[in-house]
Amino acid sequence: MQEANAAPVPDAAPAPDAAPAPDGPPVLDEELARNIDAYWRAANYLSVGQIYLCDNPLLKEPLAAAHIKRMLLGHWGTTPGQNFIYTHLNRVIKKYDLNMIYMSGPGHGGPAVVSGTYLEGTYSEVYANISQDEAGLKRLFTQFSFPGGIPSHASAECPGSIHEGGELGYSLSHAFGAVFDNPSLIVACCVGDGEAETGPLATSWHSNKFLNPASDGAVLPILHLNGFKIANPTILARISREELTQLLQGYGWTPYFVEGHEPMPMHEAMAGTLDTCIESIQRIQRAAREHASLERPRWPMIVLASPKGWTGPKIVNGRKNEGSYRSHQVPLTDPAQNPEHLAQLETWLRGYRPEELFDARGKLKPEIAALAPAGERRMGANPNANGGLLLRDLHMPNFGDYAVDVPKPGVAGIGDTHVLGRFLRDVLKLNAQPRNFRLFGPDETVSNGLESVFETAKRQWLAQTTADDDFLARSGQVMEMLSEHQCEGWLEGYLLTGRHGLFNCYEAFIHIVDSMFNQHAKWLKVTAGLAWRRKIASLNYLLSSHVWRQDHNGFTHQDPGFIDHVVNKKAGVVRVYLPPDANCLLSVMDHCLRSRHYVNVVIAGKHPAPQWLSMDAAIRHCTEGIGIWQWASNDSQTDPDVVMACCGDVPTLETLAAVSILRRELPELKVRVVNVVDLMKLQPQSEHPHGLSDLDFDSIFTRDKPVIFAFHAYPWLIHRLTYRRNNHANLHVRGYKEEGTITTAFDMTVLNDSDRFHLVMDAVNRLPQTGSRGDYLKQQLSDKLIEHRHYIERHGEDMPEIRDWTWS
Ligand SMILES: Cc1ncc(C[n+]2csc(CCOP(=O)(O)OP(=O)(O)O)c2C)c(N)n1
Repeated sequence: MQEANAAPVPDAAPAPDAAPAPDGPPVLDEELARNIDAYWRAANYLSVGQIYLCDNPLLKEPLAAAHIKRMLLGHWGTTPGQNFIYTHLNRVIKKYDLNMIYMSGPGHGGPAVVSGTYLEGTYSEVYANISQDEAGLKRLFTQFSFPGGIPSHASAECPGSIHEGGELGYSLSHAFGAVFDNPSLIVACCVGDGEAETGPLATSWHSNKFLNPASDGAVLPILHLNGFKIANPTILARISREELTQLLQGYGWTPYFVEGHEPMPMHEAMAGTLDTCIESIQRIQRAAREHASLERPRWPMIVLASPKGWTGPKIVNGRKNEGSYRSHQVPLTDPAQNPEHLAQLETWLRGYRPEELFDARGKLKPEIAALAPAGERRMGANPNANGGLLLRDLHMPNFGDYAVDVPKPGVAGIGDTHVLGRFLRDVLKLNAQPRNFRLFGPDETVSNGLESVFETAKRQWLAQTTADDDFLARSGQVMEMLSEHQCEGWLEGYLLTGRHGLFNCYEAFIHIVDSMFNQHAKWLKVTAGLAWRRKIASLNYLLSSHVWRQDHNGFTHQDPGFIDHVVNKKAGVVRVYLPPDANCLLSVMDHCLRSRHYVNVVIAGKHPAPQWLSMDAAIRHCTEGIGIWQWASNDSQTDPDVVMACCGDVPTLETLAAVSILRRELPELKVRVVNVVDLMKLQPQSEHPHGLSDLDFDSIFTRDKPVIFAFHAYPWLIHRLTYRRNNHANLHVRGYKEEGTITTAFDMTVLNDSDRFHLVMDAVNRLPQTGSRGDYLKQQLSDKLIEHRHYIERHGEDMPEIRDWTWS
């Protein structure tokens, strides 16, 4: 490991900035350097204390086994480097009066963010019992990674955190999302060198092509090159500095290296480099804001190359620890049982000289504490890290103004998302000035039928453009990069800092962010229980180009399983809507955009499809979330013989077509039609706040009549949601069962036994009273299915009676 060195790396294209020359005047005077080092030592001391101690927090007594926690859980390796960063950020925030928050990519370094926010005072303001004294220190140490205490990551419980970092890869995209439309904010984002190997992180360097220096804030990435992951070296640490430099420059950044292990030279190097980076950011922003510079900036970033487990034990059990992957978690694994480990731990802790840092009562000494900024400039108290504080309602147009005229059920529609696009266009227009609503998508906004939004909004794009490009602009409200991870991460960062948004995506490929959705849903669940965290706008998904109408892309594009995944999450935060037509879609989306602290999944079609409900009826139906469609039923005077239920636009069409056959061919049958918009209505009330009571469920689905349920997605989900209901034994569900290819729209339903003919046969099979007439009807429909197959194979399109079918 070298002595500290801060220098811009050799650059093929000249870098706009130069780090301070190593032989120039020092950035830090002696006293400041001493206090910075003391602050860092204090943070390191608190971090080790959190990992190990439950008593004797100021080491007033010799360390004994009784002072050690029984279960040692946490990650030391990344922590001292993050403490170093946090400490130095405090200095630049004060020096330049910055509006800055910190994002911990390797969020497993939870002790660092807890220590940082404790030392600056915010932690004790939020949690009064974790006070700035010996008793508070003891509680701070004990609660970490302890039952009833706090998690070991940069979790929601930690003030200042909007990125738990448990699942690695999303820090930079969260950071960029946070600064879009947030011109005064700088996010200092620590990226783990292991994290940097993940796909999402690797592509997120490109976010700089989407950042407008005039109207957005800035991200300062700090690549933490500590060389190791859990058990391996990192790739970026084992390529030459030249190769790493070229990689980062190739991504459009100007990297500055801060490298070494001797604390005092490292403080000087980090301070000088941070000054250089902040001044560079300010210069870029001034050029864009005051001089209308149109150049795409090469933003600065830092590569901090410091030992993993810096300042920790050098050797443990005869093997290298500091500067090795072995420092990743708890370096001394057994101090309560092993006297050698206990002695090493005491030496380690006393090496930070706590008596110089804290007064006798356990409070950080004032000359050291003075390094931290004050009030909301403290990173733990910055309202951007508690976005609900900044959240303002959207200006919403009246969604009824976009209604499709439905004088009678079954009129032709243009494609539901196309109608929604006009509404979203005006949501974008009305909120262009507050700049607090953006639409995100992986290059599919037009493909998903939302082309109308480009009548008012542009795609933000700072890379090169040609005269032939469409709707690209340096500043815009539509964010399109062909990475579902980036769209998701940007949107989450945008929401977490108090704004609103919508993610539109092909239904099949939203699975790419299954795990990111998981993390966000967990975040919402936990933060909903923290009174000091304000609610944020919901994460809204519009999934289109869905399974049933991917006729031209085929099997790869057919997967409706995201909702199976979503409903696993805590009922309090997830909502799933399948509006059957455009007016219902408008009503649902209006509701979702106004809602708070949920994940709303809305699935809608983009192809021309029949419209069923007038706007008034749609509002009623969507408010109830489920209902009997009396206009399609004939059982109002008596009990039904069969319930024909549907959920999703295509299943609704096929169900109504099936009902028309049943009513024509077996007119004595009493048929009830039920449509489900809000999927969660099916769950018991005890499981989901939207769930129907058993009484209401029985009134809709009956206690004993056959229910033929046509569902948009995999059929087993309906069974999963309803298995406790009275009539579950009579519930027969049709849905997507993994049959698909390039074929006609109707054939997709046939391949999955979800078409009108199969639905009728399903009903007849469960209605013995239809007798011989039922048998003949089934034969007729079986013949029809063969006729269908021959017809589409000859003509390449559906039979006229299918294409031209309308409800009458
Ligand atoms: C997506 C994901 N995969 C795997 C892990 C398990 N994991 C936790 S920490 C870690 C190593 C991280 O290395 P790095 O980002 O360099 O962090 P640091 O060395 O600073 O701890 C791994 C693989 C994870 N948290 N997230």
